[in-house]
Amino acid sequence: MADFKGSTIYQIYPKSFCDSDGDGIGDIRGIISRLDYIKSLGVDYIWSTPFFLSPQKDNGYDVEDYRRVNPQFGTMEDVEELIEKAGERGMGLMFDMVFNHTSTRHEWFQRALSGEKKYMDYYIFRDGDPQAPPTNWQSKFGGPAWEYVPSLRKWYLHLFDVTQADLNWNNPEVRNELKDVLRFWKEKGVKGFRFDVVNLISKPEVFEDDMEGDGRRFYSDGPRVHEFLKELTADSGIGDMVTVGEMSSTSLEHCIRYTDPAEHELSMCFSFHHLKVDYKNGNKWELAKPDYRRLKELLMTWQRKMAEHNGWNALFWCNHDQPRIVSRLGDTDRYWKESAKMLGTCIHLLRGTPYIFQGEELGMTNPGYNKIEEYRDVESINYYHIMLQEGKTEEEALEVLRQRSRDNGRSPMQWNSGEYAGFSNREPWIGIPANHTFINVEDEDGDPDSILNYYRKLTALRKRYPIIQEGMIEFLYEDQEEVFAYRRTRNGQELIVLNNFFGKEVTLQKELSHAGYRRLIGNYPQEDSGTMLRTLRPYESIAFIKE
Ligand code: TEU
Repeated sequence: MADFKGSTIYQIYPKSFCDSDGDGIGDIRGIISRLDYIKSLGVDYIWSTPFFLSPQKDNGYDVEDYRRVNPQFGTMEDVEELIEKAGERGMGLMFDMVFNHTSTRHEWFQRALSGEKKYMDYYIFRDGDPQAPPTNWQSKFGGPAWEYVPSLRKWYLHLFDVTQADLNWNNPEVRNELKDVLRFWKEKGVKGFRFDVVNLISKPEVFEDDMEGDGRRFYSDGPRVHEFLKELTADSGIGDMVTVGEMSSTSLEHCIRYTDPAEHELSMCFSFHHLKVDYKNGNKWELAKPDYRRLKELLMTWQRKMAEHNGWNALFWCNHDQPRIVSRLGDTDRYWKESAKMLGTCIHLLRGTPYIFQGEELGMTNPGYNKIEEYRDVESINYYHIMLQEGKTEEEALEVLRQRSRDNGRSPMQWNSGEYAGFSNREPWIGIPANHTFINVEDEDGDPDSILNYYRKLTALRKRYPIIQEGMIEFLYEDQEEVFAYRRTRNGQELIVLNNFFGKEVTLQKELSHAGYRRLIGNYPQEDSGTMLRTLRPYESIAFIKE
């Protein structure tokens, strides 16, 4: 196994990272031009979201050809150069495999549409009344999960956009095709893979209506998913590479199985329960205040159980589908810097492999788009209309998008304070937040107190202190809502981490003695306050080590 446990992984959304050719869209050469910057973060792997040939209905998660590069992003030579130049700097590339579905423009689907039996069996087609879909399942992007094809007189399943047709993993030929794709990229020198919604690949034998929900209970962590993952890993020879599965509406029990090394499935997985603590009744499109107790409970349970059963967590707050964490759990007006650093400390010193999503290391915020015309994401646009139909006013629906849209994580990377934030030399495909004038790489790079330099310290600590990756974990102040605190232990070493989730000073339920410990990192200037800690300042984060 690759040393994924001691690694930090940087996520790039190429469309929004760096535009080298002035078309307003980020590209592969843009990434190459920024490799030294990425290296300076102290990360080991770079996960890039898809840049494969695609009509871009879902920004590349609708793949037309897994072996070709979308011309918008560059050429195969560019991708090879990226792999090579990252390698020279000691960083491995992880590519994003969207294997639950393909674009309907994929050759397989096109041949299915023309009635070729072989390829019809690559997808999930069902007979049925043109007026009534086979089941009442809903697409994750809104509307029914089935689309009718009059020429075939059949429906096909699409759990996401209508242009993203679900593959039929029960067909061994499909599984073999996908293994070939992995071999292809492995031969090019890719060091790992991220598997998109990979716990949705196994659909039930019989399709039935869901009277309680949108259908997800029938296919999330579906009947043959573990078998499929074992086979995929073994047959494509990726067992020694770093792999992460994105798990949608999963369970702890399944994530233990996905990541227990004895199972030979994946290195680690992303789960999302901790990022739903501000949904009202589990509904992303209804705003609620974050439930910090629930957040703590989830983080603690997943940490404890994964450790007990030999599982491994991917640790993350942000990605290209999530609003910016500092806008969500921090305070961008009064405590922007403190809260961004606290949130970083909170997960980087836990057991698992931390991910940094481009711009998170700068404390980038939600862009605050004000008009529906500023949104690009298919999910946001669909749900905007659904919200209006359901009776919300335009202003209410926009407020929900300002907080919940996936575009919040997709605004261009802020490189400098210039007109287009150093991302491009022309108007980019999606708007740049006004705050790039002070939240940007150039300004933060030279400022020892910046969020950027704080993140660099966090990645360096993980390298220097094995206790961070390997130490046992127990939790402190479990009943105190405002405080998320833990103790790591290893070979007589101890690490104590305290985080104040709130924008006010809190008094610890019981004062903490740190006699014999040394302060390792913190987001406030060090105070000489003896060996007892009684209070935490707003969003304060502090870690002590005893060696
Ligand atoms: O996302 C899977 C997914 O279900 C969620 O992140 C989803 O976007 C959100 O919960 C809806 O509220 C993955 C990719 O990360 C995403 O960008 C793709 O759109 C999606 O799969 C389909 O490939």
